[in-house]
Amino acid sequence: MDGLNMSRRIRRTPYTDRVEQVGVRGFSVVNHMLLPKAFATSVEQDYWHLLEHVQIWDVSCQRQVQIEGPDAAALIQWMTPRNIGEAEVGQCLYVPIIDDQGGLINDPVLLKLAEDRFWLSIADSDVQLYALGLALGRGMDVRISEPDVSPLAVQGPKSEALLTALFGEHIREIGFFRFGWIEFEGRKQLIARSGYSRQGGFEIYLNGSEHGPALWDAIWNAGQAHNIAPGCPNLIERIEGGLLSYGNEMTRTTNPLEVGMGRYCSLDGSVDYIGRAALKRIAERGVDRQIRGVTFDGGPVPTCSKPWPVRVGDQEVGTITSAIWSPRLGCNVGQALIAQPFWEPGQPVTVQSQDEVLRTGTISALPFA
Ligand code: THG
Repeated sequence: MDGLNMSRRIRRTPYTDRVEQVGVRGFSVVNHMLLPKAFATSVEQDYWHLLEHVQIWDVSCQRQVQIEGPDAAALIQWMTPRNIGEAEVGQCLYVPIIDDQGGLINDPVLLKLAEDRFWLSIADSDVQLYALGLALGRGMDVRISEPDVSPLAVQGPKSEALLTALFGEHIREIGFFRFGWIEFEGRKQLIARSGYSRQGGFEIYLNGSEHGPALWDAIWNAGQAHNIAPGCPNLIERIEGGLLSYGNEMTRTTNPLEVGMGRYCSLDGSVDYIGRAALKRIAERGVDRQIRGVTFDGGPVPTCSKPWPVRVGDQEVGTITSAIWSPRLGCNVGQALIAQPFWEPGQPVTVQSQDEVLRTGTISALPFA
């Protein structure tokens, strides 16, 4: 079964008309909004192109949850174990959002726009409702909304040359996970050096859907000199690069310490947040599974749409959460949650993919070399 029945519940983006014009061949749905998943070329061709050139991605589904007001910083700190007191205006911060048990609600990028105004650039779950519930329950003085902001990513090694040609030399000054501003059609637009790949790039957080087609066209036209192609978050590159995907590697049944986010968790009591006592207990006890890479053979795998058992002998020691064939490594690569003591790189395992093929593999570190 394939294909998706469209309705107005599945929101189009300011760029969907353009994405269709350049031959999109499939979508996923994230935050109730279309995310292009395939174009005329294969995921493998897109992968090689992304490593060498520049791509334009409609990532509008990275919705912004805007929190503003006197208690904005306090509400965000209540939702995340990361100490956001360190953050400066103009900075982006990767912040796990957790519940009272330490379960992961989301893993957004936080943008500090002002001392009392923030965006949470969310992965696939309804953070706006969680924030609203907490704010109402605690009687906090905040306004919470989803503004008309639609990120457009420009990713790949030629992205800086392209955007500098289009918007000016000041683009070069923007540091990793920092943002600045460009002017487009008479309006200031936020541009950050960030994005869901390891190939470098920028994200333009377009404010005002009506400017979407013109922004796409401007980048597309300037990109012709840089061999631009339409693209989307690339599964091969993401898995190799060790970037996590909410709903795949993690859900509320996963905690930040299991998926390598311990470095974003303040446990020394310097900040208080929902789930602090639970996280502290988990840290003291030690987690019994952790995220790892797995390489495995048996030819290209089908899409991983349910957890695949990972075994050592007859014992199930974990599950594959995402996997795909890597043309660069010449084997399948996956991310997996693996139990202690089987999580050491070099550990031999078997993987049972959902086509029932039994494959031999090896645990590896993330990101893949
Ligand atoms: N960009 C923006 N919003 C997003 C994503 C994005 N929202 C959804 C999803 N992606 C959120 N998840 C991630 C996961 C990883 C990273 C960013 C967002 C990421 N991580 C780097 C890492 O893990 O090494 C850098 C983290 C850091 O230095 O703090 O980039 O891509 N706007």
